Amino acid sequence: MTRTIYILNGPNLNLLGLRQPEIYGQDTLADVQALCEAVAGEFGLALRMEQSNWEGQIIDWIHEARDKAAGIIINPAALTHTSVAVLDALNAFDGPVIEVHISQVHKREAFRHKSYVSLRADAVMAGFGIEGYALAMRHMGGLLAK
Ligand code: CA2
Repeated sequence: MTRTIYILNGPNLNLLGLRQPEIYGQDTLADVQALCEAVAGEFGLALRMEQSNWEGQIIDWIHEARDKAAGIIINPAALTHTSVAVLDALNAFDGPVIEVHISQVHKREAFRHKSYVSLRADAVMAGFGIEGYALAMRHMGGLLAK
């Protein structure tokens, strides 16, 4: 059976490529999906990519992933720095979790240096632009092949 990776994106990432290109670049979430689909194909993985501005929706997708996904790649956006609830949901997921940030959060404001999600993540990407999602997919492919 083909294994599925959930790629979850948090608040405001629907604006990717439309605003603040100096921080987040010019590519859109559709470009991220196309990049990740290409890597998924190399590893024989399927993917489901979602974005929501609602914390509860992100949590519901993480719960759903417990039965339906082999791994989770998550850019929780601002929820990274605020949400114990997202961390608790990820702690109830058994497979690999990779946290992705498009920007290099440690070079930015101090409030972006703290991540609740990193307490659960098996790997963290920051500052690679949208390529970070593709690198995360490759790492996920390698982890699941072991
Ligand atoms: O660098 C990242 O990927 C972030 O997760 C993005 C979040 C930010 O709160 C995190 O600290 C770092 C913000 C997502 C908002 O995305 C936008 C994209 C384009 C235009 C406006 C917002």
